[in-house]
Amino acid sequence: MSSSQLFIASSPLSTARRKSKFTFRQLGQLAQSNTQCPLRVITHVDLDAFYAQCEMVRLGVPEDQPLAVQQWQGLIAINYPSRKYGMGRHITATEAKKLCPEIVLQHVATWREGDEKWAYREDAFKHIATDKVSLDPYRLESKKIIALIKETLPENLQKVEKAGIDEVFLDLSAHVHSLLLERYPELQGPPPYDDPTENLPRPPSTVLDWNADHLVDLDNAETEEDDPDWDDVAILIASEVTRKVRAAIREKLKYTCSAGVARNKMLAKLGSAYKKPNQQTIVRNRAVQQFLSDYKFTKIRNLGGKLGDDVVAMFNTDTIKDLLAVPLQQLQRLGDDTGSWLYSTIRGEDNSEVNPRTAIKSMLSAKSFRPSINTFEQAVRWLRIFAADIFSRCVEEGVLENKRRPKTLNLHHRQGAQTRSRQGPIPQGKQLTEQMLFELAKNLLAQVIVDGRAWPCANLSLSVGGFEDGVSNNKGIGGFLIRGDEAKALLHQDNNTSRRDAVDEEPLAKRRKTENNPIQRFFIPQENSRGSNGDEYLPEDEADNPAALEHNNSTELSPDLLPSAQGAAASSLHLQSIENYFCPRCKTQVPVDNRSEHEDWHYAKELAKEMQAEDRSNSSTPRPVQPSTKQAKGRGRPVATAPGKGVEKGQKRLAFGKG
Ligand code: TTP
Ligand code: CA
Ligand code: CA
Repeated sequence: MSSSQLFIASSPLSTARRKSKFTFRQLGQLAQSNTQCPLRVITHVDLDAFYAQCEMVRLGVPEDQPLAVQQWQGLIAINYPSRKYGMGRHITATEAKKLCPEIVLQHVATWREGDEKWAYREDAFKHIATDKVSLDPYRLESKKIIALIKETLPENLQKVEKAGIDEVFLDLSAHVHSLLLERYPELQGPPPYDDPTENLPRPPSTVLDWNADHLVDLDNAETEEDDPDWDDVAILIASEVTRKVRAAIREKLKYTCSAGVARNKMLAKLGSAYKKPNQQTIVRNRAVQQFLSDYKFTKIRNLGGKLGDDVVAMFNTDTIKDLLAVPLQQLQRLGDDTGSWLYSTIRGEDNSEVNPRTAIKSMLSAKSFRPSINTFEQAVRWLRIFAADIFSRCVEEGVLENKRRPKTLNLHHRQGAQTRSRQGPIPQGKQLTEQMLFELAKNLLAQVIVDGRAWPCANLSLSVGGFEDGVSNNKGIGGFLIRGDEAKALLHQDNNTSRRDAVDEEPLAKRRKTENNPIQRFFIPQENSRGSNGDEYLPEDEADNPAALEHNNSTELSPDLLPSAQGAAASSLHLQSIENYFCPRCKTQVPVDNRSEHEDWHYAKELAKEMQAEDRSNSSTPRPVQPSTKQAKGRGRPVATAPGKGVEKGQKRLAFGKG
């Protein structure tokens, strides 16, 4: 080819390159945080070894001191200095001491039978039978961190979603849009001919100064010499904002965190975990394929459990790279929607929205007894702890300022295979107190006892539900509607109580059927599962593994009931060992030792589901239709683990404990 030909051939191209590939309309979408906007910028922030850092700051230990947070004999958080000794969450306190004799093992705070308030206790690890874990210290720090993040960002341009006890998503689109216009006045418009489909001018072709700890390498076809476009500039500005947020957390609260910056939540979340601790990873659009191809798809949310296993079995690979070669039609052997969802997910597409959480709807405090308890007095002592626990969480929710308050109290009691529940209204006229909850709970327990055999009792739990905005938040006519709804709720409760008096066989059988069907399990549409006001946090690779799955609603579960990551990890690590129990409910191998804990977990999940159903039917305000729910179904996004707004919402870590 002669040089003149080359010149002619490249001439139209070079004209095109004077324009950006993005349009004025797309820039406008950025200001709206539109989820379809190709310029959008999302950050995921995740605290490093969170509970461990909380304890380090509280105790004032030096930053290089190995420290882990203990719960009974297990470790639930391990700081980075200890990780150098090869410690992971699966080890016991004794093993940790062996690996690193100078490690500080701080037991989590506990409520103790007979005491009024949770406390840090030297001997807590010996008191699994009489103590109950309190996560209050970590919830409080989590709140401070979120408040600080919100303070750091401009009030009218922020979108912050709490995604777990130690992580948030930030949609920085609107903020970045305003910074772009400020720094590049040529973007202020109006577009030529007032036509929003006109392309933007190109950004100045200077080499961008990324200044990031980790800038993911570009895809093969791209080079650093290629001129940047506005998506690169947007993500660069987002990275700068993220750096400021992290610096504020470090400076004001002393915590380090890691962050991922990318065009959507999935990539941002993978980014934050990419390099830890105290680092920031940027995944530019031009680097997405490169970034993803190194991952196993089982690391992606919703693909960690059954669905992921099915994909592996069907296509004989667990890498994204291999799966990229599979045509859409073949992926759709998993089902049309699942196939399409998978197809776009492994290509780095995720349009899920960053959503400021709605307030929680219910709270549950529970304890499994091993050995079982046998007297009313013993049970009452636990009710006192539950009431104190729930009340202190209600206070955090603003119950004292009358911002929000629960309407109903539920008691669940298990004796042998039989579970009985009693529910009653919480009087609305007067100030909610711990004593009030306690007295009401005692009454409910008395009803259970009068009605039949109550001892030995293996499990007891108390929950409050039907949270509503208080008078201070009542708007207009809503305030007048409460009475009628209360009446309805009461009627409903009466029905419920008698129905649930009997052992709840039939619905349970139904649920099992659904749970056992891997694909169906992903498509149970669930409203209001967004909830986790995000305490205990579920890592994404376990997010759809029923053996480690959280309840999918906005109920706060008590950590004592839930299966441990330790248990879950153990079950996969020791798969070969003979000592496994096969759980027919979730088709998972569980170490025999963890069997009762695991069953408790199913039990807790059932309870949470029931509470969710009650929430729904008792709610006095119609739930807003959530656009992305529809979208989720339409695009075949897994919904059971991602109910309502997607799994992000319900994503909760199950803190462990054999309590
Ligand atoms: P993670 O963010 O999963 O882990 P981490 O913060 O300890 O460590 P990393 O630096 O890798 O992010 O969980 C946040 C907290 O949730 C963790 O500090 C303790 C608690 N947690 C449990 O109680 N049990 C668990 O199985 C897991 C995974 C976490
Ligand atoms: Ca973390
Ligand atoms: Ca986390």
